[in-house]
Amino acid sequence: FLPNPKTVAIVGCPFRGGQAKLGVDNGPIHLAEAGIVGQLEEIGWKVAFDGHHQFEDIHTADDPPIGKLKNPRLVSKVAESVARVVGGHAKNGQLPVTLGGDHSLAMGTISGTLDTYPDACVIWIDAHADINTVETTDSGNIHGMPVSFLLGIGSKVPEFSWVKAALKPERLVYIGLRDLDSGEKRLLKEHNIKAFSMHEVDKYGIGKVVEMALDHVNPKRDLPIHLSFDIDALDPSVAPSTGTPVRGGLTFREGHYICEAIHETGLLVALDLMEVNPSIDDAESVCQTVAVGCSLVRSALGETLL
Ligand code: 6HN
Ligand code: MN
Ligand code: MN
Ligand code: MN
Repeated sequence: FLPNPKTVAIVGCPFRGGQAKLGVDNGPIHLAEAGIVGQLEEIGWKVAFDGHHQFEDIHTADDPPIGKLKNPRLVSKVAESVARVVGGHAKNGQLPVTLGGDHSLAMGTISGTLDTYPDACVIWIDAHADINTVETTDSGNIHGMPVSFLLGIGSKVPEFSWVKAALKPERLVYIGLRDLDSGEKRLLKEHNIKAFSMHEVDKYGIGKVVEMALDHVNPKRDLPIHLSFDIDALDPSVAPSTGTPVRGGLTFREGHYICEAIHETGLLVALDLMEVNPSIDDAESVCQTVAVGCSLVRSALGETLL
C-alpha cells in the first residue's frame, strides 16, 4: 500500500481562513523560499512542486458565519480542493507534504489520505486538540475544529457535507496537548480518544510516548500513517512564529524525535506542517521557526543525525 518511497509532492497551501490572524497564509511561501525542495532532494527524494495552490477557482463573496463558524464556505471549499489534490498525489504513488496555512486544511489533507488509504491512522502533534464541534467552539475559528468534522461528531453543517466521517476515534492519537477547551476535554473522554499531553511526555519521556502512541493506533505496525504536525506543539522558545503559542511545549529534540520515529516505521504516507506564521514576532524568530519547520519535515522523511 505504500507510495513510491522516494517521491514527495509538496502541496503549498497559503490559506488563513480557519483563524483570524494575518500572515499564516505566508507560511508555505517562506518554507519554500527557505529551500525545502532542495533539502528533500539532498536526502534522496524526487520532489514534485508545481507552485503554491492559489485556490483561484474558489469564490465566496458572501460568507457570513454559520452559527459561530467563521468563513465556513471558504474553509469548506478550500479543504475540499486540498482533499482532491492530496488524494490525487497519493493515488499517483507520491507522498503528499502539505505546507500550511492554518490547521483547518487538515480536514482536507486527512480526507485525501483516508480516501486513498481507508485504514490509515492519524498522529496529531499539537498544543491543541482541534476537536471543537459546532456546539463546543467558543472562537468559531475552524482551525480549532477539523478533527470533529473528520470524526463526524457534533451537529452536521450542510456546507461541509463533502467531508466523510472516515476517521475512527481508535485510529487517532495526539501528542503534545496542553491547551484544551473544556468541551474538548469532554469529547476526548466521551469518544475514548487516546492523547499524550505534555504531562505524559514529562512522565515517560518522548521515546516511550511515541511507542505507546503507535501501539494504540498501529499495534501491528502495518497501517499507513498520516502525520499532522502543528508547529505550535513545539515550545514557543523553539517555534515562536505561530498564531496560538502555548508555553510548556515540546523541545526541539522531542519534536524531531517524533518525526524520526515515525519515519523509522516505514509507514508514513502523508505529512502536514501547519501554522507557521511569518508575520508573528521579529525577523530572527521567523527565520528560526521556518528553519525548524523545514528540519521537522526532513526528519519525517528520513534525515538522520549520523
Ligand atoms: N490550532 N481551542 C482553540 C479554538 O479556537 O478552538 C484554539 C485552537 C487552535 C487551533 O492551533 O490549530
Ligand atoms: Mn500540486
Ligand atoms: Mn495548535
Ligand atoms: Mn492545530
